[in-house]
Amino acid sequence: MTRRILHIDMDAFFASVEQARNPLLQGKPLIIGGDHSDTRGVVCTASYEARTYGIHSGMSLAEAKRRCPHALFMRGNFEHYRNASERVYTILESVSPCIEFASIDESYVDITGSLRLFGGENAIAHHIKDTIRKELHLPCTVGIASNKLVAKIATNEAKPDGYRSIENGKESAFLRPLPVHKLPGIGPRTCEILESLGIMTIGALADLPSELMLYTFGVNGYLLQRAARGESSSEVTPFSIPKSISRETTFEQDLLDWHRIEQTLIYLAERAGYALREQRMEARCISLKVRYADFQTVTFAHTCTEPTCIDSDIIHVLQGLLPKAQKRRVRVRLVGVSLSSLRYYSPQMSLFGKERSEKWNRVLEKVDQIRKRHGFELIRMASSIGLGRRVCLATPSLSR
Ligand code: TTP
Ligand code: MG
Repeated sequence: MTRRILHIDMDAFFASVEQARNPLLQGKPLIIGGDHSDTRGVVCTASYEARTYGIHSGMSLAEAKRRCPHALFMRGNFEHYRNASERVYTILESVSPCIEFASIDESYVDITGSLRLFGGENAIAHHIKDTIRKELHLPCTVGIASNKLVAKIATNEAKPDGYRSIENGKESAFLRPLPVHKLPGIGPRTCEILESLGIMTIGALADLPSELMLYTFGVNGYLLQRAARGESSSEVTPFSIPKSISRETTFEQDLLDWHRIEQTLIYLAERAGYALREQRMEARCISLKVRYADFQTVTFAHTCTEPTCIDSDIIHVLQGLLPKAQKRRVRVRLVGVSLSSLRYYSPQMSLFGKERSEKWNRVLEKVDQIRKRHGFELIRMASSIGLGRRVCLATPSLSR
């Protein structure tokens, strides 16, 4: 049976939340990311009024000020955005239990089983849009199609404050005239290559001989072409926020060398911190786990006043907990770190006002980008380098 997938994305989300809270901001070019005195930050988002000046997410605040000196600038409040996001989620839950939370302002909902109950997909789309408008005073855009990919592109095409539904069987016809960069997964580099080959539209991409795609882009070429034809089998997978993120390892030989144990713990903390940031989460509770040679296992936990995703904060807490584990003069078999009390954060937002955190945040963002490209081992804390350039743990997945 063909499914019907609804995609929803809030319009200029952070800026719209601010405009809903303060009517004086409505209809004005509004930029979230930093106030007038901030010179180094970047734009988190801009209201649609500000976008007419060419301002967009990721642009430096300085450039945004140059383009629109009379725009209003705000640092924003992530707590408000998280609350609004949770309330949108509750409204979506009233339509279907099958919801995939894709980002703070974007979700996929499988509405196949709800169509009859609500009297069709148009009724569902309008019900969602109207309820969000009435209860939260926020605009959003909805796209509906037979799969997630086409539903998302439909949303993008209908923005802002719109609704677009693509009938089953019309996916390819809808995509064909669109420029190639509208296909999710086509970055500037791929776009450049395609355009140099004279491939300007998604339709032209769909028509290319498959061998050429495979030759030029490898397996990705095959996937790109499937997408260009409007084909996607990715299902809506309901996502729940993970309870904790842990990294632990068993030593090859039981150890009494606490210096070595600490170095390993620092390495594991860096791995856990990296995983935490990848999920765009931060943790309030940090625990140390130690299993001794006699298999007695202890955990010591610390709850921070403010959640963090910064390696040095996590390591500092663990170093504070270590003396508790050192009280037993027994060899250690396993050591681990667990991060819990997790919540979402915005890399550009949550650390406002804390200069040290801001600095670390910027450094870690760069570090994580390099690790994504070249592997985790390329950059590590000096304090874990004692383990060697390439760490080899008994837990193979952590040695990669
Ligand atoms: P988006 O949905 O990408 O953007 P948007 O909702 O502001 O605008 P649109 O109408 O085009 O959907 O992102 C959602 C929120 O995430 C956005 O309001 C602010 C935040 N965000 C950042 O903090 N940094 C970024 O680089 C991006 C892209 C978004
Ligand atoms: Mg959005």
